[in-house]
Amino acid sequence: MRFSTFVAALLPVGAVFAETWNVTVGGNNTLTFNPTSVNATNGDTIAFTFVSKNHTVTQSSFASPCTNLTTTAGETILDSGFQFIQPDATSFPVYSFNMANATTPLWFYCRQANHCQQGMVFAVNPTAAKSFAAFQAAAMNSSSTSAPASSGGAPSTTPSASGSGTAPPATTSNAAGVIKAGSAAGLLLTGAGLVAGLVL
Ligand SMILES: *[C@@H]1O[C@H](CO)[C@@H](O)[C@H](O)[C@H]1NC(C)=O
Ligand SMILES: *[C@@H]1O[C@H](CO)[C@@H](O)[C@H](O)[C@H]1NC(C)=O
Ligand SMILES: *[C@@H]1O[C@H](CO)[C@@H](O)[C@H](O)[C@H]1NC(C)=O
Ligand SMILES: *[C@@H]1O[C@H](CO)[C@@H](O)[C@H](O)[C@H]1NC(C)=O
Ligand SMILES: *[C@@H]1O[C@H](CO)[C@@H](O)[C@H](O)[C@H]1NC(C)=O
Ligand SMILES: *[C@@H]1O[C@H](CO)[C@@H](O)[C@H](O)[C@H]1NC(C)=O
Ligand SMILES: *[C@@H]1O[C@H](CO)[C@@H](O)[C@H](O)[C@H]1NC(C)=O
Ligand SMILES: [Cu+2]
Repeated sequence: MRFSTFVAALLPVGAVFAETWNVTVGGNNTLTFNPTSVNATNGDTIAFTFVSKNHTVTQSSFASPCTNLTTTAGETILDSGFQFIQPDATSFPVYSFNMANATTPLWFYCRQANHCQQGMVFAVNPTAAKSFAAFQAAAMNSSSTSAPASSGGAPSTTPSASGSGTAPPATTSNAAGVIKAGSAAGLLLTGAGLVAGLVL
């Protein structure tokens, strides 16, 4: 007991034991994040691997599960962009971000039409008071026409700076290269040609 307390004091968990939490998006062609939540500490990486259909992982809030969380400038904070996966794909894009403040739960949804209302949501560090189950229930009870939470200007296409305070800028990467949060998902989707309606 004393020994482990002593070691823990010397070795900040986030700095020394940083982990990567792997989340599969659309596994088995389902509208799911698997696992549906993770418990992360400062410095951990959350990595989302998109394996089917055409999903996003997009930051929202506990109060409004199916609506972009935006900065005061109206920019969405964390968003992978749409990741379209060919049914016969053999490599899969990964979107990841680092946990900057593990004491603040983070909430996410998929922006594809009505996926959130079908429960396609994800949480980092949910609490007893703000549980994943309550978040998902609220998502499934959301209106399907989710309006932006901000005052209504056109969505910004400028990549977000780190201004939010909830998480640092994110990157997306796979063998094909690296893109930043907010840049065009099309970089990872060259050659995609299916009709969008087939994959919703
Ligand atoms: C996530 O995947 C990476 C790369 O495959 C692996 O090194 C790491 O151990 C995985 N993390 C977990 C929590 O399974
Ligand atoms: C896919 O289904 C298999 C068999 O039911 C299961 O073991 C696996 O965890 C599922 N994968 C995902 C990402 O849901
Ligand atoms: C996260 O931690 C809470 C306790 O703080 C626990 O109840 C929950 O099962 C954990 N969730 C995961 C996905 O490990
Ligand atoms: C982390 O989040 C908590 C709760 O929201 C907040 O009180 C605290 O100031 C934040 N810490 C940092 C370093 O941003
Ligand atoms: C579902 O939405 C309705 C209408 O917005 C609201 O009155 C009700 O409290 C919600 N139920 C739950 C479980 O969130
Ligand atoms: C949510 O954020 C994304 C990424 O910035 C943006 O493309 C999309 O238009 C936003 N959705 C709404 C309803 O504002
Ligand atoms: C993915 O979904 C988005 C939003 O519905 C759509 O605009 C885009 O065309 C889709 N991509 C493909 C390759 O079908
Ligand atoms: Cu989706």
